[in-house]
Amino acid sequence: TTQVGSPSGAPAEPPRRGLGHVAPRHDVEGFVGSFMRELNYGQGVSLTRSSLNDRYLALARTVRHHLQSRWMAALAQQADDQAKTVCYLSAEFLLGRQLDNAILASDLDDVVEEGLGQLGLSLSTLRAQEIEPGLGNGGLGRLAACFIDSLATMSVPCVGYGIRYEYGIFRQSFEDGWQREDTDPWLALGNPWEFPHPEHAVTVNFGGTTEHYEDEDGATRTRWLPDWDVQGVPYNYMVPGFRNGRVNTLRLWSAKATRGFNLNSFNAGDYVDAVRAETFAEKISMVLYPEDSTPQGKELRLQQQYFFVACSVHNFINQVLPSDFDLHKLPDRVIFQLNDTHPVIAVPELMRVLVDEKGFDWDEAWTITQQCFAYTCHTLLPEALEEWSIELMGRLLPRHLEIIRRIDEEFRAEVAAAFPGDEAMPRRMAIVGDHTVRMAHLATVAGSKVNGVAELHSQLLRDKVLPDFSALWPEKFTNVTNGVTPRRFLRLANRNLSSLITEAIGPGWVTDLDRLRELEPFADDPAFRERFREVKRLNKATLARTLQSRNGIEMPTTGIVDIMVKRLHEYKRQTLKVLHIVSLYEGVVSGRLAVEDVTPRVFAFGAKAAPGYAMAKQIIGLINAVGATVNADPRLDGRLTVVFPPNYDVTLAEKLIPAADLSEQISLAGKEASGTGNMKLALNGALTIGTDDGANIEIRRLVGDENFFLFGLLEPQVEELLAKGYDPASYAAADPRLTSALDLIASGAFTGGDASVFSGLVDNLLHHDRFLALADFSAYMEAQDRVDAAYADPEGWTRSAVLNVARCGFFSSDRAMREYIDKIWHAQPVVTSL
Ligand code: B1N
Repeated sequence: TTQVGSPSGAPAEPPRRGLGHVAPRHDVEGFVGSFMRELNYGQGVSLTRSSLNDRYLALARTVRHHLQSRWMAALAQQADDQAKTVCYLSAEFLLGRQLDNAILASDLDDVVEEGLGQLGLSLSTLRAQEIEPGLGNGGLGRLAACFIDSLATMSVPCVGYGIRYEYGIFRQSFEDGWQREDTDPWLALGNPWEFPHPEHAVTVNFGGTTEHYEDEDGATRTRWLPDWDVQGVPYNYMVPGFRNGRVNTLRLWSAKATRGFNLNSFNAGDYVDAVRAETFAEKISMVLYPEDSTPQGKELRLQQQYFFVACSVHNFINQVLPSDFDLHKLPDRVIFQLNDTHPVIAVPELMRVLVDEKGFDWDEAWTITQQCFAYTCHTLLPEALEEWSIELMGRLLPRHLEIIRRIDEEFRAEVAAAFPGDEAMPRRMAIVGDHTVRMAHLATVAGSKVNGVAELHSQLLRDKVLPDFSALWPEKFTNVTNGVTPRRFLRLANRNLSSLITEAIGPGWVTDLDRLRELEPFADDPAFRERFREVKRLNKATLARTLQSRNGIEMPTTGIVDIMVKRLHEYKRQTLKVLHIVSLYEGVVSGRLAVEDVTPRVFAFGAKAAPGYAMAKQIIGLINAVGATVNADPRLDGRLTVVFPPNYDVTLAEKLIPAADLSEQISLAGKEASGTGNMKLALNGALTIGTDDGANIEIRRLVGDENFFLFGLLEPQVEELLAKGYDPASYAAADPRLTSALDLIASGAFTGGDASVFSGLVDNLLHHDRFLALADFSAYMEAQDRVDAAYADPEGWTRSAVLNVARCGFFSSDRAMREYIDKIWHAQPVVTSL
């Protein structure tokens, strides 16, 4: 990788005097003047002739000024302090909308509200114009966004590195209840939050061969002779801390052809051939892979991975660090955190840079590299551990394959020495084996630390996924339970609850979430509880209005709001939720249940299925079919309502979560690494019905058993049942409610009498049921009865809800970042003097 940025990439002469930047005025008059300038001279329109989009862009740019001057100060300070920087390498950053977060961070709420008011504009209309950058699939991408928010708020230097996908996660719609996917052209109306720097473009090589040569000292060295390349253009985003004057950088790479279109072909009239190279190069950052937990071995995906990490490593070493930096000291200045295996190709890339480009000895380079990386694993599903075929790796990245082979050989020798006589062990632990490169093994060997994302997950990672590695290096393994940012998911998403909390305990909780503990006494205060219920009522009304205007969905605002929002996956068991609904419905229709005994509920779903995941799409079809039937049946007296707004994203999450009474966290024990929606919902005062899985375990321990509805098999019981042979049909036969529910689905009752539509799904449950939904059904129904009983006592329910909020401060991503800093990164905050 070489720097091809033109000479214009070098900084210009430094200013002779001053800071080199000016701070905007922080008052209404200043805001109005600056907004009008952006509208008139930025967008080139008068206020009267401006479109909504013009006004949104002008507002975004006005707000952005308030962050920019701090950004420049932070970067200057950091360079002076030679601080250690956290480089968070992630293929996904699921940011959500930027405007409100930027206003909050720069403390402009009142100024903006009043300034726009003076101009006759409304903030809520303008904020609705923003299209969220959907550059992630789900929890993993959203976690990355929470982490960089926390690091900025804690004044820790961090660069988030990722890909500027031109199309984010697909837009989901429903056609007759079936998922349909469309592209997400999120950049079409302009993006006021990014700063492109084409002058800092980086060349990324692919393909070709390697050759050995002798250097001046007679040492044998290797050089890569690639056969094609692309340019990576950085786009910078500001990551503002909460009112602390700190702004970090998120740097996303966009692929561009090295050479422009072919002028000869163009002149000869062959327009397709003329742009062939451009199309070929630019496809690399064209679209996000819409997969969650089941990566497919796609060549383009490996190209994406190498593309962004090669750009990022190059950028940090050659552009962020001073040009005279002694790379022996690299571990003092950087830690590259690997967000799952997607960026692991950065390991051989750093080795290649150090050995081939900077002339380091292998051993020296390896010592440095091992200190510069740490790896977070986010899954336990074996099919989600990435492997690349040797054939593909050799064809796309021949030099990296050589490097990986050498790392592998030396590692296997180390294992053989540590466990003499055990021949199977080096083979099991190998990085290269069965014609593939095992990226999780490479990450574990190279990383200074390996962590899971919740206590149970970290333990299973040690005991089940990487047991040999944890025997070899027990101290390498650690846990950091995930967290979520309280700024976006409480302060911004739930302004009503935030005000109530602040009134009770002051505003300090926003950056010190443990202080929510001070709310505990208020759980016993009837007046506070009434105000808490009023907050929920308001949030439900807001949600109902949102669903009405967004999708024309009718949502009742009384009864339990029961929410299940997450990617659609069999292990998460949306089917179990559907079986609960179908069973209630069947009970009423068959006369087994009196309708007046059914607790009113709104079942809200949000879920995207990977486009290639047929069973997940079937389940979406089933939820919609059941919903259509249940919602329309007068016999239910409007007591059960299913709402499934399409295209669940961060923006919709911010509306759904604050309205929730009940949080569904019902994965099969041992399968959900952590979950983070579980944390967001509990912090917003929803009670959890959940299995003993992922972070649910820690939530339950903190909020107390009496404020959590636990059900289902424990992880060891799952193992045991599978070992002795699991027969789902026997569970169906043993619970008449389950038999009836499955029969009803199989009969075609939800598909206008067509029994064939869901026969595959029902068969799969009866004969395979890989995630034991039927085994947990009876326990789940019993837990739902406990939910109904608890809800019948509003005071008791509210007390539990308040205690959920009060006791979940632990799940702040600020705490998670503190733990990464202490256990893994050893980085320091840097105080910016403004
Ligand atoms: O990462 C989240 C966890 O809270 C969830 O439990 C976990 O399921 C999620 C391949 C993934 N694990 N693996 C992925 C995403 C995209 C992809 O292409 C795998 N996502 C998770 C945060 O720790």
